[in-house]
Amino acid sequence: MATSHSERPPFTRILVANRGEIAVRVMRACRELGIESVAVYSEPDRSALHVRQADHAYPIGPAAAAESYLRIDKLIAVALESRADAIHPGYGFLSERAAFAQACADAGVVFIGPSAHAIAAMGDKVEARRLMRKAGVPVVPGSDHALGSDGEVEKLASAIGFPVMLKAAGGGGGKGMRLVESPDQLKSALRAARSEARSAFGDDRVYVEKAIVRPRHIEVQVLGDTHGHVVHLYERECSVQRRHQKVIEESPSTALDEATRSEMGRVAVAAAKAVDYVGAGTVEFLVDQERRFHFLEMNTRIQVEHPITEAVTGVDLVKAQIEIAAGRPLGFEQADVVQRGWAIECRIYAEDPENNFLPAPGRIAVLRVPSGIGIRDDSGVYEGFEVSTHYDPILSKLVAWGATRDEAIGRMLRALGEYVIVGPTANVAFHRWALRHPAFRAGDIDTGFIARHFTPAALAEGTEADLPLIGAALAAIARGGTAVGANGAGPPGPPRSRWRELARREALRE
Ligand code: MV4
Repeated sequence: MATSHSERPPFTRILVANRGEIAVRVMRACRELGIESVAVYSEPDRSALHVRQADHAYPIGPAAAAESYLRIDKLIAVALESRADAIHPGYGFLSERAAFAQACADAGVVFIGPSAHAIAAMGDKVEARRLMRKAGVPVVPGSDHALGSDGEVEKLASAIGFPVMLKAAGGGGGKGMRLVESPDQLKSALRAARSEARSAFGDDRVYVEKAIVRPRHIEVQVLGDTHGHVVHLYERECSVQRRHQKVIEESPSTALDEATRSEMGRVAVAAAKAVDYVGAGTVEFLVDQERRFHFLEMNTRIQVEHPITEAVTGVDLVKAQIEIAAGRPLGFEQADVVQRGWAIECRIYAEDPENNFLPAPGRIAVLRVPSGIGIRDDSGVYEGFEVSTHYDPILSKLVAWGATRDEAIGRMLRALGEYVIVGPTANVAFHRWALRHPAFRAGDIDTGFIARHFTPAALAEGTEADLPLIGAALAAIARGGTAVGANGAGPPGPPRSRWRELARREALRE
């Protein structure tokens, strides 16, 4: 997807229907392409980073997302008022609402993403399984329709064999999901799954799958254009997560051999083609302990963890989304996409790992962001910004690239050591713990990694007091700010370096 200077920008003005780091990411792509960007913001986001990054900005309502970032009518009105020719939805919010894609089309504004039809087909998990099976994609053994009576469920479950998973047809992400180990638990689990599914998705249809034990979550990035070309950009390993919230991702995955990797890529392309997929999408697989993979869901949006794919393949996925939406053909073929080196992403959240990962918002008194060779930090915040409780607590995504996995991990640990945030508590020390864990080092991870290995006490081990960080906290207090919950992440390396010694003396002088 090479954009030469003589080419006209694909659009004149793009409205970014999102906030935080992903809105900033999209606006950066716009700037590089010569496209103006339009921000929308809720009341507490008046001075947010994405508003400062944009060429134009419009208020869309109060803090509650339901009254601002989720208001299709307001977003379309701003698009028309600002004369934007396209809308980028980012991730979350309206990014996977078929009704939003349709509303854009109806208003004559290009939705940067797949068709409303593809979004709806993949959003209905029973329909998605049916389509995938038809396309020859391996799906987890289970029901081919939403479940009826308790009796039917019992019959199906015993045919599949316990343990089974009950899942909501109306949406993914673990909501409405229940693991059922034996027949006697089935009735009450079914009731619970239905009720949770109804309140989460307004749809109490439930289906059943064989439960895969200690699975790995591995997903494949795909890109499809409007000319019928679909390529994959290899895999991302996303097994290190907590309560269905991903925390660390890497690419490639340590779990795949070359044969499995290329088969998974081929299958992901077939999955996308089955719904005439246009844009950037992700095909999620569960990989069992015998390295068999099964289709789980398809995400019809750009994902949080897309930068690790960018680091390893060199493809700018957001630029690709925009150029595809403008009708341009993919400028490369499958054979042009190669995995080079290794990339890891650590999601930096304003949360407290020592206190059950409770969200820890607040004003950012001091922020020192890592940089240097192989490091990328996609941030949605700045020093002085107030991190609010209204939205996802993600502060930034720290990405390290290296020629090998070891080099990427080493760079990430070095960068985490440079990260200073005073104000909100951040999970920096948690990442340092995870990246040093022997199981992580060995690539021995699955979706139970954190639950199995993590205790708050583990954070103290190997983390000596971080002198530059304490220095920064003291400096913040001296400047009249507040220094709440220094995160205690210490850089690797000798504890008494000249730099740290100087930082300590300087802090004490203040
Ligand atoms: C499963 C599973 C085991 N067997 N399905 C969780 C989120 C949703 N998208 C699907 N999920 C799972 N589905 C079967 N048949 C285990 C999980 C699962 C999981 C999947 C991906 C990443 C993290 C997870 C954590 C717990 C359970």
